[in-house]
Amino acid sequence: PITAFLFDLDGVIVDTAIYHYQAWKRLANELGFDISEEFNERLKGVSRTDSLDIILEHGGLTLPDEEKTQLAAQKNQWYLELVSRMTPEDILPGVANFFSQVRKANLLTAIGSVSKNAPLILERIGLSDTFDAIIDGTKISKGKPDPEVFTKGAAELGVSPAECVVFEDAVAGVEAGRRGGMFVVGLGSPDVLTQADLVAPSLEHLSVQEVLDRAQAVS
Ligand code: G16
Ligand code: MG
Repeated sequence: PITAFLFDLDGVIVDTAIYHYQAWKRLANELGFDISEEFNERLKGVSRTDSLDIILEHGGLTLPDEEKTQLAAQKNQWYLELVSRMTPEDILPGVANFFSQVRKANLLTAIGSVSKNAPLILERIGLSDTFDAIIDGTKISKGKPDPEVFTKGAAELGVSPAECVVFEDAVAGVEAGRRGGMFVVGLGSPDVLTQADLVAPSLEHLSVQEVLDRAQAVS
C-alpha cells in the first residue's frame, strides 16, 4: 500500500521556480547573453552548481572554478533577496486543502528538495513543522535526476520506495522519482513531464483519494 507522500518544494508547494529563473536570468544578462523560460525548464530541480554549468555552456563560456563559485554566490544572493520577502500567502493554491486530506488519510510526508535554501523557505511560509522528514540540498551528494533525495526521504520515514508517491514539477525530479522506484505525480504540462505516472496542472486539481487509487492500481 501507499503510506507516504514525498513533495518537491520549488514549483510544487511554492513558486520559487520563478525566483530562481529571475536570478539566473540576471546573471546571464550580466555575462552578456539571455535565457528563455523554455530553457529554464532544464534548470528546474537541478543543483546550483549544475545549473550554472548548463547556463555557461548555453552562453558559450568556459570559466575557472573560482569565478564559478563567485557567480553561484552572486546568484544565490539575488535569489535570497527575492525569497526573504516570501510569506505564507506564497503557498500555491490548493496546497492547504491537499495537506488537510493528507493528514486525514494518515500518510507520512517528506520534503525532497535539492535546494540548500529549503529550510529557510519552509520557515518563511510557515511550514517548518508540517513534514515528518525534510531532505534538502545539505543532506545529499547527488542532485536530481539522481534518486538520492527521494530514497533518503523514504529511508528517513522508514518506508520502502514502493510505498511512496512523489510530487514533482521538474523533468529532472520526475526522473529521480521513477529511478527511485516510486509512483510519480507530475505537476505541470503532460507535454513536458512525459515520464510521470500521472500528470495534473497543480495540487489544486488533485484529490488524495484519486492519487491513492491510481498509485495502488499499478502496485
Ligand atoms: C531547487 C530548484 C532548482 C535549484 C535547486 C538548488 O530544487 O528547482 O532550480 O537550482 O533547488 O537550489 P539552491 O540554489 O537554493 O540550493 P527542488 O528540488 O526544490 O525543485
Ligand atoms: Mg521543483
